[in-house]
Amino acid sequence: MPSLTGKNIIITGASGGIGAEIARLCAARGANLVLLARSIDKLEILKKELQSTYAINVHAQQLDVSDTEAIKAVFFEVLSDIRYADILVNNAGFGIFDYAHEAKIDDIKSMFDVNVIGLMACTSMVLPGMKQRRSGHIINIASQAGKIATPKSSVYSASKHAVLGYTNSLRMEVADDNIFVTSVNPGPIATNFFEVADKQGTYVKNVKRYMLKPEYVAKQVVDRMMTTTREINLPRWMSSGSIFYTLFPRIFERFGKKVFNQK
Ligand code: NJP
Repeated sequence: MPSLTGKNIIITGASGGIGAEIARLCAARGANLVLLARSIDKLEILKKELQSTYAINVHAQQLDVSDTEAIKAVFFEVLSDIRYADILVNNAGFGIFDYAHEAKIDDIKSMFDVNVIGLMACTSMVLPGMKQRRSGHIINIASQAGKIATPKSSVYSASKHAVLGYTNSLRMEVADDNIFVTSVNPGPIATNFFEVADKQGTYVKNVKRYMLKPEYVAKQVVDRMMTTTREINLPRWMSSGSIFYTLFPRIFERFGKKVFNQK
């Protein structure tokens, strides 16, 4: 594993879930961190925890990634402080599980603003510096929902398909600049994500036994930092599902519409 000591790592959505676990593992490996999210109180607590345990620099900044002007301002400030980013983890995101005919237009816009436009805007703030330095790693937390569309998650799934399209294109664009681009496509993970996504708790009840631990997902991500890993698909068996879907979409949808109607 490449050393992370002294690397500058920016993590969006670092106030909880996978983002906070990624921050803890990066700190343990000696990286300096910029933690971004809306809940500044939670970021400050995490910052204290990390700085009291490890000899690293940690910045905590409030940022709502649905606000592209705020992204510009925060990244200008952060980058003038830390000078450059070695790694950006675009992790901030959320989902709301609704049938397409029930989805509210504000929720649709909001999911795209955070999951897609916010991720692109954060990326565009670090790319020029990475290109100039001919070094960097963009890690986009997408989803298995970006590979396999399932009922009652049309908008969330569409937003994560958009993330994967962007990620795949970007990887080819910056390959000659020695910048690595990785997508992370997990299945369900036991985080606060479902408090918003699955208010009735039906999905959590149905998939509880498959749920990944955020610490495990974070370790898979951090172990591959500063490597050329294209995609991280978790759990591995779900990845066979997406290959099958690509090869046999009609069969998959005929049977999948029942099997995957877990929400
Ligand atoms: O969820 P959660 P996860 N601006 O809710 C932040 C994807 N994923 O860790 O702003 C800035 O514990 C929020 O912070 P705060 C998922 O799509 C998950 O599971 O303070 N930040 C918090 O730190 C997402 O991309 C599952 O509320 C914003 C963090 O995002 C990523 O994993 C499965 C924000 C969310 O933490 C992390 O989610 C899958 C905003 N506007 C993909 N809105 C899963 N859990 O099952 C939210 O395939 N955040």
